[in-house]
Amino acid sequence: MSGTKRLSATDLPDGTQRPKPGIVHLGLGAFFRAHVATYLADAMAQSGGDWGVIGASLQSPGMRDRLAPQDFVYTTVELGPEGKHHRLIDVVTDVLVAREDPGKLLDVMSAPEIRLVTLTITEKGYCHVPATGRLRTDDPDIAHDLDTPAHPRTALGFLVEALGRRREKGLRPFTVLSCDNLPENGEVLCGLVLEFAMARDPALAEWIRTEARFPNCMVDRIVPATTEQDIEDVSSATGRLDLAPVMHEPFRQWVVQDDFVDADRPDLAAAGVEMVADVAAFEKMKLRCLNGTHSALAYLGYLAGHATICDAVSDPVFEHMCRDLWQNEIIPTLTPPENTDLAAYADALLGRYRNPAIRHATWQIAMDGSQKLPQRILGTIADNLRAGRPCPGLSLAVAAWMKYVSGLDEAGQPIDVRDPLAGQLHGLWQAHPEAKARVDAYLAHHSVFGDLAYDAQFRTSLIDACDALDRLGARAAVEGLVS
Ligand code: CS2
Repeated sequence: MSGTKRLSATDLPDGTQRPKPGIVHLGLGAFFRAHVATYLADAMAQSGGDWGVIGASLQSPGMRDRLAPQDFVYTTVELGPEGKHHRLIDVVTDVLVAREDPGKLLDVMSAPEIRLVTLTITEKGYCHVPATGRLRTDDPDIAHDLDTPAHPRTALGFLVEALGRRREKGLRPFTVLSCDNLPENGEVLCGLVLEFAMARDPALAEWIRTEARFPNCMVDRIVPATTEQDIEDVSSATGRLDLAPVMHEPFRQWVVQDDFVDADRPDLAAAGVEMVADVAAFEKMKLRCLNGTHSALAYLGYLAGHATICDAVSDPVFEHMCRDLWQNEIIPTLTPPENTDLAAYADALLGRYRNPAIRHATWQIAMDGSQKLPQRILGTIADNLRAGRPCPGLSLAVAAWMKYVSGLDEAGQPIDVRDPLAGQLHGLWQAHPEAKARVDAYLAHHSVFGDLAYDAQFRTSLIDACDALDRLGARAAVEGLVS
């Protein structure tokens, strides 16, 4: 790789005009760069408009340091059945690091040309209680941002302060578009912003409530974390050193509620985005069918020794598990979105999981389970229980999460658990060898389980699932379930 020339704007086709910024994006991870940014590039190629993106990393300077020396241009690599397809994306015009200079990010967010703020900050970035959607007022960063609004640390702190400055300047608010995997992501974010703003200034909260917009959307593309090997491969294939490439599957989908401030937005429909009045059915389908089975495969698959999703579904027992989960426990809880056949949707997911070029680590998906389980699995279980249907498969997935977050695998080896609740959940499985006491120790975590903790049937099925994991191990427990 040494000696390879660094990628830069001079590698863009002759005559390329970089867009002027119209968007601030919070959380410039791989998903945004492989999903939202590619749609924006397509929308501007089709219909023009100044919708360049000023990216902001809330914490670390890593992405800015990689992108700035290459003029914020990066390569997306589509990994399809016919091989790789490389593309240069040039919609990012600058990257700021919020921790280094919060004032600069606030200035940018309160500038008139910024009309849209998009977010991919992951579930924990919302500082909410996953089971209820309410603001975690005990979060030290939230307390800090309420105390010192001009130097925020959280996304909520930046949004509210920037909206407040726009109001003071007599500017219109921006549209806030959450692109994270949360149900009613826009609505949830709106609720949190209003709760935060209310604690600062009720008049500001009222202005935001009436004037700003928080459309819901469903986002979908499988984008594994970029590895050092990917960087080397892209460099050899393109002859340019790119320190920030992203690898992704060919599939992408974006369904957006068409509700923007003054209807001012990129021409997303021209890029293939589905602009609809109501996203709820799409969101629920995707979160429960895709993310639900992703998490089930992550915990059970990891414990069974499968390093990636592709490895896991290549094991017939796990493929069978996915099919059973969709058919018996997930699809019965869903209302299909218009023109969608849920069985065909689930079948297509299996094809996507099987893509051998996508090395999507079960460990990566297992991250932050305490923030993911409510919307991916627990809501599905609650709906089934209400309808009198048992959920042995999803209960086994929850039990596998319990074992996983305790920090020891089936061979007694440590697991590198990444989760905001890791400290509280570490060792819990081993500390309670008796299944009932063990289950109760986990169910006591209300921020995760909410009212489901009081459901006797759920408790019993978790006890059975823990017992099966203990006696048989993950793979045989899944086998016992599907045979
Ligand atoms: C995954 C998602 O990491 C995870 O938790 O389930 O990132 C998933 O790949 C995307 O939501 C697919 O759209």
